[in-house]
Amino acid sequence: MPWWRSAVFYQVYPRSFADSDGDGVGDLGGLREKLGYLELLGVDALWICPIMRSPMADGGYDVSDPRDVDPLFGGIAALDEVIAEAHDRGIRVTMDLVPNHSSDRHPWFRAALRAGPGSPERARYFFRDGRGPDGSVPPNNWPSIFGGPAWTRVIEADGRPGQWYLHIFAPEQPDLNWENPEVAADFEQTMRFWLDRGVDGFRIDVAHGMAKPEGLPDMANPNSKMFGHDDEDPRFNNPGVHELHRKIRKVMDEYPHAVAIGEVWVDDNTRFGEYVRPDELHLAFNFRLAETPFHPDRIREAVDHSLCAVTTVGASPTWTLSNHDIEREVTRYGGGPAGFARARALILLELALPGSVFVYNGAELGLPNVDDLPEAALQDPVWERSGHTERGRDGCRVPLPWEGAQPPFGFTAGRPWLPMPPYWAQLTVERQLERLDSMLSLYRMAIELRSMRPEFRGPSLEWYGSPPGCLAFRRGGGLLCVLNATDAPILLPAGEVLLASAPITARKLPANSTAWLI
Ligand code: TEU
Repeated sequence: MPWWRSAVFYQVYPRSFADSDGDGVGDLGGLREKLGYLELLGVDALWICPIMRSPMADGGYDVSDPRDVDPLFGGIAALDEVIAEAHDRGIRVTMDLVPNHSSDRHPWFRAALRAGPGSPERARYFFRDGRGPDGSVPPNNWPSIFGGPAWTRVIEADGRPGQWYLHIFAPEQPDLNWENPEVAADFEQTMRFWLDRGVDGFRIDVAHGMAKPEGLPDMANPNSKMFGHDDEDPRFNNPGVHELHRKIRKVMDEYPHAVAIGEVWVDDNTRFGEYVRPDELHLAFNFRLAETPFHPDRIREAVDHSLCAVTTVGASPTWTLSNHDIEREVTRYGGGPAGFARARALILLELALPGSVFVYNGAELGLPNVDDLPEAALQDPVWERSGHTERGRDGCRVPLPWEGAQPPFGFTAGRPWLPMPPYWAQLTVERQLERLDSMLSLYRMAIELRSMRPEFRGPSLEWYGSPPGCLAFRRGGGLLCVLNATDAPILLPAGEVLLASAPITARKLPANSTAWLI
């Protein structure tokens, strides 16, 4: 069985993980220093968010040179060191690639601006004339995910407003035209470049958005589609995307150890499953669990749907509770002690499921979202683009607290790029390593048991009868996972308790908690 089918991946948001040079922004030197910590945590692989050269208009998801590492993160030599040392420690390294768009500072886009309408340079992107008598109306009505129209008008060589270009995200992220063979060829070169340097695979950004519909038709309900999308949205999930993933897979198959994981925001199970057919992506992120409230029936539905979406095509499931775009789970589950307890319960549930699990850095510390960042500190382009109506995603990107009693908690010798709350003194890695009842200790024990015990083996899962408000399933290997989502303790079924997210007395599983039994 390929390693990635049951791996625990740890998502590093490099700006926020650890800073080695005191500029307040995390970097690869910082990541290297903390690899021992990740080995202790027990993760199998890393997913490092974008580290390629970038003007950082969207935290690195605006790439100006896909085949170099940005100096902010320490340059390419720093990545080589991370790869070598991670491999020494038995940790695989996957990195984010961003095929859907480039930076507006990418040499291709600069050339496209200079070259003018109808040029081959513009054909690598989506340049169109505007509508209306003077071309001042955007070519279609699509909004950008970050707010405002998905089109920006350029000034032509004659100094006059001219064509418009498409950007589903920020204006600094022009969409690439994947119908142009140069775009696919360049991406292939990028994949080989990193695979030849020793990376073990890629997380593919916006994997469901790379193909655009013929003629770029208007969307039905543009106002409801800002900041999110559904399956009817013409900006995403166009059938032409599968041919692109087949091309990508052909390259990946030359590197049989490596994995391609797509970011696929598609709800419909059949359409989701299409992305992980045997000749497309190896894995795709399924966000159902991350979108599910703490409710047993909803959780069961999310699990069933996620399994069903992939099993029909013979692929394996993925699970994630959060990432750098999503409110942190402790907060999502209500915040405070109950939110914390529920996040503990859910990580045990998640780690009991068959498939691969993605842990977002800081989740293992139980970090909450920081929803009171001062407005002046906000950096997500969403804040500006929404006309200061949406605060954006910075609240889940606050740097990690490592040690000590006050900010910046060993994250940096300088000033952290986002302020860190003083009360995180309770949540530092140092504090949590000392305590057996900490979130970090729970993650460590759970990940270790999951990888060692035979009870976790096998692809199957069977629901088990359970009282109202509870949830129980048994794995093929014999593990029984019980979640108590009520607000009172329940009696556990027979069996030896392997691990629980809350202390068990008199065989009673407390409210908001999960137990593993064998
Ligand atoms: O996200 C793509 C995506 O669809 C998200 O925009 C999601 O809907 C949004 O973040 C919710 O606020 C990826 C990356 O994960 C994200 O960080 C990037 O900003 C985006 O692509 C553009 O590259």
